Amino acid sequence: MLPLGLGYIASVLRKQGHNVRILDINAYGYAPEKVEEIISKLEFDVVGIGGLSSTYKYIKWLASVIKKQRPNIKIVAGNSVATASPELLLENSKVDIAVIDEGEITFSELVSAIKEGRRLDGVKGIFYKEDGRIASTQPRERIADLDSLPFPAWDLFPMEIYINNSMNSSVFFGKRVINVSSIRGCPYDCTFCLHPFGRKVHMRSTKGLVEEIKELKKRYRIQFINSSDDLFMLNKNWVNDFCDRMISEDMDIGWSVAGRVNLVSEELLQKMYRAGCREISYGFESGSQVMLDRMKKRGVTVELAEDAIRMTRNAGITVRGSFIFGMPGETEETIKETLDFLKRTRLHIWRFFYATPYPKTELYEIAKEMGRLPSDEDKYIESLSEMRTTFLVNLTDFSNEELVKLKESAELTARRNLGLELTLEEFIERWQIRRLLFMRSLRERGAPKTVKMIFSKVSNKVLRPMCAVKP
Ligand code: B12
Repeated sequence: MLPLGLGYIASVLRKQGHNVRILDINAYGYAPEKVEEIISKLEFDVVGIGGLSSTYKYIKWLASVIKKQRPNIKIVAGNSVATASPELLLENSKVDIAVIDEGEITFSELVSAIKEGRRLDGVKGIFYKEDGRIASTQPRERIADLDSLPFPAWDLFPMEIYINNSMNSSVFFGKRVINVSSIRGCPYDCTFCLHPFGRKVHMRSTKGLVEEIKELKKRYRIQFINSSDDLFMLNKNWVNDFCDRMISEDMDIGWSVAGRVNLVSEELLQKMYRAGCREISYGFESGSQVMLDRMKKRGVTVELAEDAIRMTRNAGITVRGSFIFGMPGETEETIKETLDFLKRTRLHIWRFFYATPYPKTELYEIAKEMGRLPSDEDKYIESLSEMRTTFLVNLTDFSNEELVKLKESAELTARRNLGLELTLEEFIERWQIRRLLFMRSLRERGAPKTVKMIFSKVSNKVLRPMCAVKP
């Protein structure tokens, strides 16, 4: 996906007259040697790196490569990895400065300070290395008027890569898709969540948002928009207003957002459908009220979750759900409640994620108190790069083997429960994932371009019409 944070930062810097180049290593899937080679050929005065905590290990490596080649260049890191673990990152890597939370103003002030050789203590919102120790400055005030920001600097990014990355949902598969951000901040306190923008919510104007979508449509022929927001549906009036604009401007564009089960209503969902909404992702997390309460899913009940699924489907919108498996307090009983929930709601698109304590979250502190976090914090944060493939910390009373087995068998049961209802929709989802993996393996094995093209063409020919007849 388009890294929007970097997009905004690049746009602000450019507006101030700086030359900016973006290297999206993730998008290109560059191997380490290639990255080293590219860096050796680039000219720059300051480098900024962004990533989630799952990129901690990689950023350590990347910073060391840059420092080796250009010892005098300042390396600045931002995004969740810097916000959540600034001191750890500075202590254990060649990164010089960590930017906390929103980066636009802080990074542009930093660049000016570095350029003019000023001290960094006047730049709010950073941790930095100074005389062999780590110093920090006052927190930066949040950007209250998000409309004051320019649109992301799309032209600096490999847009076609993101636009054609529509594999992960049958709802927009084959469409030209891109992500936008509209809201910053979240007032809820879920224990597993990081609050990169704090509790106070700032929203863009719906006018500005629709203008951005229009621009994306005009410049890149975008057909589908994904919201990159924690909580797009926080304010009903705002969502309503956004829908009115999308309808009155006859935008004819699909979109998907993250919802919250206590914030939806039949009327709003139907309006959203009319305005182009085709998919809502809900973090259901569990089918057990006890677990929901322990996770501090404020205002959320199992009944509300069921209502939300029913209402969303009635409105014609696809429901996507995610669940967290193995939170503290998880028992065979609570797992059964989650499976019963899936069975009752006949949810087709869902995923179980292992509970993972991320730094600077309440769950992290809970895991620490339980004595479950490894004592070497640096190694632990490094291991977050593996969070998708295995569980990293066992927060339950099950043994590790039991936990893995329970998750696998829960996934199997959930699928069996659907039986013949494994609809076309799910079939397509799986097909796409296989297709993606196959394409990747072709690439890795250096298959000739023509083979890749033929496979891509054929699978597109088969899949596209199937998506069109989706129920
Ligand atoms: C969209 C999204 C995704 C997308 C795309 C992520 C992406 N490419 O950015 C997808 C679906 C892929 C995703 C996946 C995951 N996500 Co996610 N995601 C988000 C979400 C909802 C919005 C991110 C966003 O676009 N924000 C809008 C832009 C404008 O803000 P931004 O990216 O944060 O950028 C600002 C600052 O961070 C900073 N900044 C950013 N880059 C840089 C660079 C420099 C140099 C500087 C100085 C500053 C800077 O300035 C920017 C502008 O103010 C956030 C929640 C949130 N509130 O941030 C979670 C969030 C980032 N995700 C999170 C998690 C945990 C995950 C997963 C691990 C979940 C999972 N179980 O699989 C995966 C990991 C993926 C991976 N490969 O590592 C956590 C991160 C926790 C952490 N400590 O890292 C968050 C914060 C959710 C939460 N509330 O806990 N995610």
